[in-house]
Amino acid sequence: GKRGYVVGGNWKCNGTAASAAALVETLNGAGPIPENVQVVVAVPSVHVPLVLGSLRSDIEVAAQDCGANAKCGAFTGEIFAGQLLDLGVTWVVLGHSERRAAGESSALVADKCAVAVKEGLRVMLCVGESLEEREAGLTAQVVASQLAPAAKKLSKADWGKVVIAYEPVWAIGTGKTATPDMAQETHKEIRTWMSKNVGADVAASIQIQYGGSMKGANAKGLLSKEDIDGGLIGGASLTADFFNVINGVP
Ligand code: 3PY
Repeated sequence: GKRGYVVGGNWKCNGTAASAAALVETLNGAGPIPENVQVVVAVPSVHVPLVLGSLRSDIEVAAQDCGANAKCGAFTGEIFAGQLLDLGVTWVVLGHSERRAAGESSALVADKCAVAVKEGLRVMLCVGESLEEREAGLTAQVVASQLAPAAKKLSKADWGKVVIAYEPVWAIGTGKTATPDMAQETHKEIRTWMSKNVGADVAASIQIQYGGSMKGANAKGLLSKEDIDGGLIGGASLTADFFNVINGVP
């Protein structure tokens, strides 16, 4: 890929301090990372200091969410993007379907994006349709509606800090993966939408990850597609198989 690849591991709400430390050991011993791949692990916030203090320096650390609040203050339970940066976190996953399912709107996700980017975090912005929406032929429309509020809030320069993660909801944690052709089709639609609504330059350069039961065994086929610039990996990122995905880049 001309854009290079971003492979993210989404640990979700998994693990103990001991298992997080063991996973760091696994990653630290897993061999070199190809030059054209940026690797990031999105770890539970409670494990961020442990991971930052022990993980190899060529893997960056992401949070799995941050608040929409633009500063520290009386926001009980929230984590301000600036607090993540202060620790050494450089990325944040926003709008994962599991958070959207828990009530997060695209408008809220866009607000979080704007704060995160302003503070200096890079963002993996997740979008994706449900099975019902796909079967109704609404995939492109749904993804567009999820991106539109972000396009309103972010400048072109801001988009330079954003990676889009296309994660069809029906493929998340189900073992079902979109075929490389299905994924490519939607990635291309996303790029076309970005071109019309943000700019051709941003559309050409933005990296679009595929997510949804991606693992070592199916990574190569997906990553060989023109508009697939990486992956956001769920279950397989909790094991050494994560490196099979990383090594699956062309
Ligand atoms: C999955 O692959 O299950 C994911 O949700 C990755 O974010």
